[in-house]
Amino acid sequence: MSKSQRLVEYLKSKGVAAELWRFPDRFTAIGRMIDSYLSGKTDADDAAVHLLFSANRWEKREAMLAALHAGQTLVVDRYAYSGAAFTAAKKVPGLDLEWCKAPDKGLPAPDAVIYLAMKPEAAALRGGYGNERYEKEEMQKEVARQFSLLADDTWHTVDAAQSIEDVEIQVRDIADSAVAACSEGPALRLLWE
Ligand code: 2DT
Repeated sequence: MSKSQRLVEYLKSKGVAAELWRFPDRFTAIGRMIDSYLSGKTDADDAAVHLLFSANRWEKREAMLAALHAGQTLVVDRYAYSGAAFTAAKKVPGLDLEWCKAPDKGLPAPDAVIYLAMKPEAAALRGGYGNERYEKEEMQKEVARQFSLLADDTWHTVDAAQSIEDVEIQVRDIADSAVAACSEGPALRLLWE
């Protein structure tokens, strides 16, 4: 079970209505194009791919809002922060971090971002990288650097090199605080506005 799914199960066990979401959602028409790109079956222009990832979130916006307004807590495995960090890490002229953030402006903003930090060398040692396009140590190093530029007031870094138990305790704590803060009813914020 993924860490995100484990967090959902934990929240549910505490009586919090929670759902797991994940991006990219590879099962929509746009998601299938993204999947084909990530697996290396197709090539595509970096800007166009970036906009597909963003469109893949926009096409889910209404459903996300409906779930949020129905009182669900959404645990989202990757979101616009991954979108901005991964494309900016490619260092394509013109596609700087601000350009990368722009298409996602106005999506529902997360109440807490939990960043599981692990040195790319340690990740390589632990499980190795898979075969997808971005699963290379050099790329991951630059992605980590871009993520560090995205840290905002919702951001929480958890050291993922710790034991699974310790990581989980910290993740649960952050989620508990975010859920408690939301129950006081803050208006939904929009991303990067
Ligand atoms: P996983 O399915 O293993 O998480 O890999 N990505 C993700 C982007 O480049 N842009 C995005 O907007 C998102 C959500 C990160 C998915 C890969 O796709 C990258 C890793």
